[in-house]
Amino acid sequence: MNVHQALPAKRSRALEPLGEFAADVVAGLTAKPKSLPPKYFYDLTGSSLFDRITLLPEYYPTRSELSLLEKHAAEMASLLPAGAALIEFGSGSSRKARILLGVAANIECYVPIDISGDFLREDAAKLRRDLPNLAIYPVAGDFTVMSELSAGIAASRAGFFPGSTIGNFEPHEAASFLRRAGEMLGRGAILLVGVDLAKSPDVLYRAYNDAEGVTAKFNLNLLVRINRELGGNFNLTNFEHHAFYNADKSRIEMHLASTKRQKVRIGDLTVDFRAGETIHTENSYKYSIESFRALAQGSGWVPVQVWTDGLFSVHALRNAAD
Ligand code: AVJ
Repeated sequence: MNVHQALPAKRSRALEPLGEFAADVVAGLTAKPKSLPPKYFYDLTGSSLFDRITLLPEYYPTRSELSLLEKHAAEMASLLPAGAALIEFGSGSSRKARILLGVAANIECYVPIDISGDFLREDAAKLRRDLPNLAIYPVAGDFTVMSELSAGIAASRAGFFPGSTIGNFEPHEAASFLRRAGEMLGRGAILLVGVDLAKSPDVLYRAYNDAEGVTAKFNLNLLVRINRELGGNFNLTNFEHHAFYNADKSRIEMHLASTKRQKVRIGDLTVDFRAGETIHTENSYKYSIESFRALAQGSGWVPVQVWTDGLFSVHALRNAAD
């Protein structure tokens, strides 16, 4: 889910022991143009900031999807096999899954997968309290690279990928994710995917540039995280949140723009920024119902049903891959 193909990374002896995050930061900030994968937004602070974004008047996707789930949960659940394990990719707070779990007696266990381990465990504990009869197996991990689930999880599986997080992938990466999800879920499995729809640039612009500035905080939090975890010295007042709609690519782009010429140190790495130079931090692709169905069909899935309010869509797909 990289916004750019990274060039072979400059090495940083001091940062090497700090693992994947450090390696991706070095690769992204020494690449031309600079970029950072959006999965690193979601430390504990970032996950909470995203939760606040979902409540903003300008950020319609979550409200749209929640009302589609509330209205059509029974239809969606009726597509799931008896005794199914519901696998959720990038669960965050399981607010959406609760709607499905609340009506689907045929779901035997719930498997939330999320990169933010602390947030995931906290949320699973709450869910266990509220749904004591449901088996819950939280998996702390990066679903963008995951290729299999532990064998202990029930054979009949169904997938749930809400929120239009599929929009963070480049279309070719979205296709390979759908293929891998097909392998994880098995032949004939159902996958429910939330997909934000292309629409007027004004509405999209406002959704990523809210008046309260929460999205800006969410974006800048990436620099706070690098300072805290990798010993960076980013001065946040020298960076600005930029989000705009790239109509040619049908995507929202988020960037952090350097307001002046400056040097930033991260461990033993020095990164130069020109005035106005940006770090590309996220793409959020917007589809039409037809273009997403074509992507799914090209990845071994058969469109079964779609629910939409014109702004957002939830697709039910069946795995036809051999
Ligand atoms: C969680 C990836 C679906 O792209 O709309 C919200 C993240 N970024 N505001 C999106 C996000 C800025 C969100 N996804």
